[in-house]
This record gives sequence, C-alpha cells and structure tokens, in this order.
Amino acid sequence: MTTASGFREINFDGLIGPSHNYAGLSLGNLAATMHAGKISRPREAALQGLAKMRLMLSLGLGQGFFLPHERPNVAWLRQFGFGGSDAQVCAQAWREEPLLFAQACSASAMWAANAATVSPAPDTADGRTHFTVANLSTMAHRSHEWPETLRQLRHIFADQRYFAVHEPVPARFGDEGAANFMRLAAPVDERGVEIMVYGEAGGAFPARQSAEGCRAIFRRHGIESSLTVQQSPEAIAAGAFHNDVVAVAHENILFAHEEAFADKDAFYEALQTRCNDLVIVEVPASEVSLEAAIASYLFNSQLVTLPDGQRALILPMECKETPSVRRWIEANVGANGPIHAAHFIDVRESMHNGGGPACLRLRVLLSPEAERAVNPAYLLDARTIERLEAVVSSHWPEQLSPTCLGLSDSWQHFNNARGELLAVLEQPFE
Ligand code: SUG
Repeated sequence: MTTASGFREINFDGLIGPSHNYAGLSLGNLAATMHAGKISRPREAALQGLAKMRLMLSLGLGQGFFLPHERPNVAWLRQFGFGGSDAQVCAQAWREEPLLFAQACSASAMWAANAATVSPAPDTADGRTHFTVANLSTMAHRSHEWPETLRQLRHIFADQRYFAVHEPVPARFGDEGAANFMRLAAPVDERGVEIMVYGEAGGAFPARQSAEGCRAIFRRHGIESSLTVQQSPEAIAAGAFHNDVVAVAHENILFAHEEAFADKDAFYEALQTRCNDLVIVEVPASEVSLEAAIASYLFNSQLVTLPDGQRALILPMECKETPSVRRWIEANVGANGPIHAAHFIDVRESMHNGGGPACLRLRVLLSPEAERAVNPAYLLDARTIERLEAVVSSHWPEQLSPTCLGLSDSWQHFNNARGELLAVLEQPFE
C-alpha cells in the first residue's frame, strides 16, 4: 500500500538462475537435505518465481528483480589454485574437488531475502535507506555471493542522496541479511523498531546469524530503536535455519510461531513499549507444531498491504496441503482481520531447497523521491515479465541433476542462458 506521504514497499525477487539444482549443500535446511541428489527443473523454477512476481504486480504492489549470478563462479574457484582457461578451471575443480565445484555452481542467490539487511529511511540517523550486504559466511556455497550482490545493489541503489550500500560485516561473524530482520512501525513511514534475530551455537545445526553481526548492522545504519533477540534453539534444531521460517513482521503485526524465540515474554514486553498498536498473531504449538510450520513454510509467507488497505498473506501451496496449517488459516484469516486474505502460490522448485515466497524477495520501503532514484532497469512491469518468461522458456535447462554439473555442456548452457537474458533486457546491466 502507498502511505499518505507516498511511501511504498517494493519487493525485489531473485530471478532463479539456470543452474538451480539439488546438491544438498545446506546442513540444517531439512527440505534441501531431503531433496539432495534429485532432479531439478530450472526452467519451471524460474517460471514459478516469475509467476509470483506477476501476482504481486497484479495485486497492485511494487516489484523489482535481481539478476542471477554467473555460475559456475570461476573467479571464486581460481582462489583455490585452479588455473588455465575457464573451462580448464571447471574441469580440474570438478575432478579434484566435486563438492567445491557444486558450491561454485549453486543458484542460491535466488533467495534475495539473504542478499542484505535493509533499514528504511525513517529509521536511520541520516534519513537514507541503508543496506548491508550479507556475508553468508556459514555456508560455503553462499559465501561467494556477496561481491556480485554488492555490485548489483550499488547499481540499483546508486544515488547516494537516498541510499547507502555497505560491504558485509567481517566473515567471522555470520550474517544472513533480511532473513533474520523484522521491522514494526505504524504507520510504516514513521520511525519503526528494527529487530534482528541471532542464533547461539551448540546445537546439531549451525546457527547462521551472529549477535555481533546484528549489532554491527544497527550501528552502521544508525538505528535508534533496535532490538537483538535470540532465536529459540528448538526452532533451529527443528530446521528453522533462518528466523523468517518461523516469524514475519509487517506494519504493526508480528506473525510468529509460539516457539520462535528463546525468551518470547521478554521480547514481546520490549515490543509493547516500543511499537504503537502492536498486534501479535501468535500461532500456538498446540495448533501448528514447529515441524508442520517448517514443512509448510507458513511463516515464510509475504505479509502485504494491498492498495485497498486489506492485508494479505502470500503463502506457499504447501500450507494448503498441511492439514493443521490449513485449519489454522481457515480459522484465523478473514474479513475480521488483522490478516484479511490468503493467496496460495506454487514455488515448489524453490521450496524443495528450503526457499519459500519470503526467501525469494528483498523488501525495500521507499519514499516517492527515493523510488524515482532507483535504477529503473531492475523494476518490473507486465511487459518486462513477459520478456523474462520468454528468455527463460527458451534458454533455461528443463532438467538438471547434480551429477550433470560436471559436464562442460552444462557450464556452456548456464553461460549462454545468462548471456541471452542480458541481451534481452534493454538497459545496460553490466
Ligand atoms: O541458505 N538453500 C537456502 C535457502 C535459503 C532460504 N532463505 C530464507 N529463509 N530467507 C539456504 O539454505 C540449498 C542449496 C542446495 O542445497 O543445493 C540452499 O542453499
């Protein structure tokens, strides 16, 4: 929705790249582990992502996109001592270090919620929108995304009167970007409370977000009203490798699972004192277990306000197919609010790697002036979506198995597909 002062949120989705595959690279991400070795469908994956973007546009919401990164990432492989031509680097890496090579091929930059943490202008000391690119240092296949993400963000949000794009925090301190960030503000164009959720190491699965990383970002962005909150170890153990698998915030609504936070009473109390008209929509474990929430990605939905002021959840299909989750939605989403409507979408190709609707997008709240300063090449209308669909339909592989990553035909296919994409987009991207 557009506020009285004209602020509105634009979602930037990662266009799913041609190398999308199920290599099982993310320990603690149960969907990805469960689908390891299966055959992926990159073309279908990208079309599903584009259909989501199309739905958002048709609902009257702002929509942008990020380009897929070049894969395999040969420059990264060279850092491991592989040399010669690009093809020689790839062949040697596949032969000698197949896991490393799979990590160099991952299309994981599609999950744009992990691109950066974004503090909207009303919250920051200098009144600009601040971005800190995520270092994603916990997972090898994601740790080499940041240089290209930084480049694209600086290209999109180049106007320093409105935007500041920061480099990642030091890699020793894991940071996974907006997946562990929430903001509560009513109205949205007034100063909000920014929340970052970190994990404590020691469980069976990695805790990807460090508390130091959260606090560093708040300092860099000049945030006055901030909270750093611990994710519950039970949630991480159950497969919530990011906070956005168990909670999401929008305007004055916190929508969260009962077991999302380590000390929810202290957290809710701190929120009550900082957020006007706070509404906590908590889903009790007795109605939806952590396991069902994580399998369905109920909380990885996009909670949005439509132009008529109604609030809607954009949910993955899996929520309809999980009986306890479907029952909760039927009983709690409706005209009496606070969440009025539910839209279900099919993003199964991404879901099988643990990425739901909210993972695929980075939210950026912008004033009208700041929106005009965004590089228009990365903003979508129906015509550009059609162009993207056409290039994906002609050039993205139909199927891919992780064992095919080592074929030189695959690398050529990925490169050609990306080249065709850049050729079809009218504006200069590189
Ligand atoms: O980092 N999956 C991603 C999913 C990211 C979801 N993002 C948010 N929750 N915001 C991850 O675990 C799987 C890739 C593989 O196994 O091949 C992967 O990276």
